[in-house]
Amino acid sequence: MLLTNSTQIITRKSIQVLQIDNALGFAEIALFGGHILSFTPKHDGRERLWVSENAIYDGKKAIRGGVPICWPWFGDHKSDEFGAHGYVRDQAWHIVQSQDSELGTLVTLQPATTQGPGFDGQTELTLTVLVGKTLTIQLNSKNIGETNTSINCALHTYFAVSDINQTHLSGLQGKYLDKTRDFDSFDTPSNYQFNEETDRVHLFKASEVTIHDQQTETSVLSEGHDSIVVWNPWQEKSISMADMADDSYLTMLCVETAVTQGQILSPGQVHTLQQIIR
Ligand code: TA6
Repeated sequence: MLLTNSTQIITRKSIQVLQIDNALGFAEIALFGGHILSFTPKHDGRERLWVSENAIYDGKKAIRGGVPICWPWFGDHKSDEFGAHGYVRDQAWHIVQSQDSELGTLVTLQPATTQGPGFDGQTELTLTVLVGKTLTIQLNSKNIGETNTSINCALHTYFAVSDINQTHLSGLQGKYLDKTRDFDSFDTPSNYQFNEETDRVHLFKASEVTIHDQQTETSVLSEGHDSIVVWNPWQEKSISMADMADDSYLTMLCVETAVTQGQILSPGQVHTLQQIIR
């Protein structure tokens, strides 16, 4: 079924939002973009995600915050002709099915189409979201064509933090590519703090990254990825972005479960990118 006893659809400005409210957790998913906007486990009542106070809900531009779905490319398109992060975050999605269980509420969604300028693959794309004590997000890409195709993708999750200046990460190691320094390679700092614009593609396939806020810890568990992307725009970029407040950078941090190095899909093959938020 499309809706269960734990789900309802509300309208927020120009978009429809699926609300999931069960004994274990509360979440919201915008049908525009298949875009998770909120996740609050009932056991501690703490919202895990961040959405900009200046987010635009016009059903045209990707909502700033939550979990944008980047697919079938991540970052800038190789030809520079097309927008960053692919085109499915800017289009209508629909509910395929929802079901309640003792683990929570499982919702399956798909975009209106996986075809678009800049990608010639024949694929099926499915997002499944399990709202329980934790939030399990799976992005499943299936090659339904007769030849190999290649994708990049990311669960571009914006996490809420109380103060970026008092926040640090653990769980990352090895080299990262620094977008703010021409994608040069650097070593991951052992004491991972933030004091400037941070835009890093970590090539270490960390299975668990922990966000240490002043009083809380949020675990980000990843599978099916080849990278973890860490982003904070800092003050200058925050000021320049219409859908961010000038001080937005202080209370958000992106830790993204991503494929950035190319995932080949042979005919019939399914790739699953998974992020669990605890
Ligand atoms: O994931 C980090 C990043 O690629 C940054 O370079 C920044 O562009 C961010 O994504 C947000 O991109 P967007 O297209 O949503 O403004």
